Amino acid sequence: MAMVSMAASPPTCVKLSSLRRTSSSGITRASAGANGGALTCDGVKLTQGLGDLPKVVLAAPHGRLDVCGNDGFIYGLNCSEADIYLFGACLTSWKIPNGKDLLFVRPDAVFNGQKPISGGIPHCFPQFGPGPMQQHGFARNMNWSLVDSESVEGKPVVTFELRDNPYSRSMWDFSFQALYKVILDSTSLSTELTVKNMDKKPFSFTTALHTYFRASVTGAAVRGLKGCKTLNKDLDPKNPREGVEERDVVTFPGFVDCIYLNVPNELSLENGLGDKILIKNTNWSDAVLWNPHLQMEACYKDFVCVENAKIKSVKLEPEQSWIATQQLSIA
Ligand code: TA6
Repeated sequence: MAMVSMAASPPTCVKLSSLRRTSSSGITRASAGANGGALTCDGVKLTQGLGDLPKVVLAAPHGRLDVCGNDGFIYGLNCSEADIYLFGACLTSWKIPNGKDLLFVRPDAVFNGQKPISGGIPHCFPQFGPGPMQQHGFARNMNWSLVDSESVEGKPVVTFELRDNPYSRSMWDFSFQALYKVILDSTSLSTELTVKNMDKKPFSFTTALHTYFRASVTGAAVRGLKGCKTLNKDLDPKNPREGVEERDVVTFPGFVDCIYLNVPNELSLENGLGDKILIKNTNWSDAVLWNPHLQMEACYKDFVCVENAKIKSVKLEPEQSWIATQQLSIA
């Protein structure tokens, strides 16, 4: 039976070996706001984050393991860690084993379960925007459910689910299921997004993983985009200018808001802080680079967004699914 653990602040390493689910059918379905509902297994812990919002903490061991304390539990040293809020299924932190957090949460982010969390990896779904509904759609400001948790070859793996409800249907009148699997390894953070049409009629959507990377903006550089068709939104987001990227190395010298179509399956980001991050994907055909420059004077120097995206509509017939993966890893 999984134990309930609701620490006020997450430990630097979570228990890695003490809690095992007995069978997948015995697993608890934990939802935001569920009273005391917690799901744990190796390297996974449901706890409370900022604003008391439910948050899942993942820890993946790296290197030596020790037994510490007299409780017999094994604790990992030099863990990599990831935090995911059920609100928006937003990954807000990815700490690599040296303790550096490669994701960035804006200082103006609010954790009140009302407004989307500004930072980390928010979902844009079912609209990237601009478009008929709120910018970036509703998935980032809805509570997702934690529906599965397991340890695969020592790696914590969790899956979140979002289903339509009256709120989503007020903007987008379709029945759908979105599943978001997150896998943490010692030097990588992988996700798999599956969108399934549960309706009796077809629907279309656009989507993105709006990843905020911690960076020193003057030193940040993205490689892999040369030759890609661009839709530059810097002057008028509603009427982007078409072009072709000619640079081997794309930097952020000022305001940047640009869509890249049909990008390769691998990009790289040097964050200007000494880290090189490989951004691999399957089926996220497009990418977006964004830095608000002086529009966000308080923080623009500290992050860049490099987003895997699906800018052209994906159309799904009833019962059809669309799946896309993203892997961030340290080079
Ligand atoms: O992804 C780039 C972008 O769509 C920009 O056009 C800008 O509007 C930005 O996202 C806003 O991001 P936020 O996280 O503040 O919703």
